[in-house]
Amino acid sequence: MMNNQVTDRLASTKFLLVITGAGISAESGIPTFRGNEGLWKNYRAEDLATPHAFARDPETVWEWYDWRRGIIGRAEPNAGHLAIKELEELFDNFLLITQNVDGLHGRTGIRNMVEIHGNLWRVRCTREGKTSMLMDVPLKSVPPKCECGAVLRPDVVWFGESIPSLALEKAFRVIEQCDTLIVVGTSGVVYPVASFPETVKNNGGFVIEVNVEPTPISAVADASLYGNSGDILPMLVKWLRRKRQEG
Ligand code: BV8
Repeated sequence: MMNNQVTDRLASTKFLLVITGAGISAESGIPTFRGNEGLWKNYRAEDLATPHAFARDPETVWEWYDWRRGIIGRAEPNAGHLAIKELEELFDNFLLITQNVDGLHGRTGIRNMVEIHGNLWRVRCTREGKTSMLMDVPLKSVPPKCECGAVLRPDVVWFGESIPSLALEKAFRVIEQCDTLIVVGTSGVVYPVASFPETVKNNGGFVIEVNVEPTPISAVADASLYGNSGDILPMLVKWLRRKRQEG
């Protein structure tokens, strides 16, 4: 049962912003970061996803990414990813900001997207800075090397690294302009993205949270829809399509 506040708001929304976290990929079989299955039991993302860890032990960091790429390489976008692609089609002004580096949103053909923490299928030369896609699963060598001989790193944003300025500027612009935000599958603990829902709210925007459980975002949200994003998002799309047909 969709709550009227949410459906009325979506029906009158001019600019929709969607923010996703690891939870939207959970139903594709990809472990989340802070769920009890954990991304890699004996390691925390905060311990491995850092420039310090990579400088100290690039092999272990790359083993972790190779393991994740193996899981993600077998995964498919789920109904939640596909529903967000449909939301893009339903709103003239739309942006998806994803914290996920798994590339699953991109595989739905979505266009207006910012991968604010990068993409683990893209690599960057630690000497030249140039990026390229590296799709090998498993990796042929760990760590992988550039033609110039330097070590390649995953082209993702690690803890302690700044978000690329272009991505951040685009995100801040849309946070100012959007009138509704749907925030999906994030525990709301990683900054600066964790601050975005409150900023939208302070700008007079309407915040809808989709999660299986309450998070710090629940206190900010105008409405929290608790359940699997793979169930809730398609329901929202179905309702919106019916509303548009009724005129
Ligand atoms: C920055 C890429 C400026 C890598 C990621 C001390 C020193 C330096 C920085 C800091 C510091 N203290 C704080 C900071 C800031 C730091 C930060 O926020 N730390 C946290 C831990 C407190 N942030 C940064 O460093 C950022 N940069 O601030 O730059 C700066 C620079 C220098 C010094 C100071 C400041 C960069 C952060 C980016 C880190 N990179 N990923 C990689 O993935 O390999 S973060 C990583 O966490 C992923 O991107 C992930 O997406 C993200 C957030 O996690 P979630 O997506 O929310 O996932 P989580 O598992 O937590 O939650 C899943 C949710 O889904 C749950 O709520 C669950 O209930 C729900 N769920 C589960 N199943 C479902 C579901 N919901 C719906 N349906 C389901 N089926």
